[in-house]
Amino acid sequence: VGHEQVNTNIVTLTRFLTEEQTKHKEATGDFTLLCHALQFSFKSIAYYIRRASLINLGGLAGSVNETGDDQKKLDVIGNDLFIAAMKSSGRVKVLVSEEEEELIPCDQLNPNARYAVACDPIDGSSNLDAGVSVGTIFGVFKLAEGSKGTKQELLLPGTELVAAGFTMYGASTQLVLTMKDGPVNGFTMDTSLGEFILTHPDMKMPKKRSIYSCNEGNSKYWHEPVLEWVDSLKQAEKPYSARYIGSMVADAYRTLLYGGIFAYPADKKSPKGKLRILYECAPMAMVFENAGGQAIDSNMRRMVEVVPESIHDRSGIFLGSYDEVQKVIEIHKKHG
Ligand code: AHM
Ligand code: MG
Repeated sequence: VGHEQVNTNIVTLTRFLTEEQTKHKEATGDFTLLCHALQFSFKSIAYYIRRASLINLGGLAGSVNETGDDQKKLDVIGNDLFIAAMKSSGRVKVLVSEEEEELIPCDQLNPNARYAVACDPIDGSSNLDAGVSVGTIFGVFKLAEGSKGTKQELLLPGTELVAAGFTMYGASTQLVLTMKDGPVNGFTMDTSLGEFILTHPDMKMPKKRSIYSCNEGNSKYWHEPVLEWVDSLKQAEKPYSARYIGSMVADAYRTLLYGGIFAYPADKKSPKGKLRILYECAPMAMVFENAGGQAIDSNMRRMVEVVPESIHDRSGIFLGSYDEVQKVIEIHKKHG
C-alpha cells in the first residue's frame, strides 16, 4: 500500500465530540463526557453480543422485564453495562431503560448532574440467538436547573431531546448520532483500532423509494387506512419491495440509507402501538427528521411532538422518506 493511500487524518467519534464541543463557547464539557460514556457502553455491548454464542450468553435469563417480556441473558447484561456507564460518567441524573420499570438514579457521583437518558439497551433482542442485527437506541434530555429528575419531569416530547441516535450491531457495528437541529452522522466501529470512525458524514435520506417495512402478520388487526395504504403500495405500477427484519434498528438503518418507510402502526389489538415513545419512537423520529425524512404517529402527528403519559408509554409510528410518509398522511386524510 502506497503511503499516499493511507488516511492519517481519521475522524474518530472522540475527535468529532471534541470538535463539536469547541463549536459551543458555553459548553462545559459535561455533554462530551456523557457521550464518552455512551460510546463505552456501545463498545462493550457490541463486544458481548459478538461473543455471545461462545461464552454461553444465548437464551433466557429466567426473569421477566417490566412489560412481561422474558428477558434474554444479553438483555440483562446490556442493561447492566449501560447503567454502569451512565453512573460512572457523573453527568447523568436519571436513566429510563426499557428493562426497568422504575427510573434509575445515576447521580451518586454528582448530585448536580443535569442530563437524563432514555435507552433501549438491546432493541430487537428476539433476534439475538439467530445472530440477526440488534442495537441500542438512546435519547438525551437536559433537565431544568434544580430538577430532581422525577418521572413526571421526564414525560418530555422528542422536541426536547438534545441528542439522539442508535447503534446497530450487525456485520459491523454502526452508530448513528444527531444533535438538536443538527446533521445526522454515521460512524463505523473499527474493532482493531477500538474506535468509531466517521464514515457517513451528514446523512441525508432519499426523498422516496419503493420499499416498505412492517409486520404484515398483524394486518388482521389494522385499521382501514393502514390496510388501504399497504394495498396501494402493492398495486402501484411498479409494486413496492417488502423488507422486514423485526429489529427496529436494522429496519431503520436500511431505511435511512436506501429510503422507503418503516411502520409499526397502532391497531385494534394494540391501540397504543408496540414501540415505546421515550426510547424507541422519539429518538428515531429525531434522526429521521434531521436526515430529511418524516416521522409521525398513528394520529398523523409529528412523532417528536408526542408527549408520553408515562415513561414506558407506547405509540404507533411511521418513519421514512419524506414522500413515502406523505402517502400515509394523504390516505389517512381521505378517511377523515
Ligand atoms: P424489543 O424492544 O422487545 O426488542 O421489541 C422491539 C422490537 C423492534 O426492534 C421491532 O421493530 C419490533 O419489536 C418487532 O416487533 P414484531 O416482532 O411484533 O414484528
Ligand atoms: Mg425495544
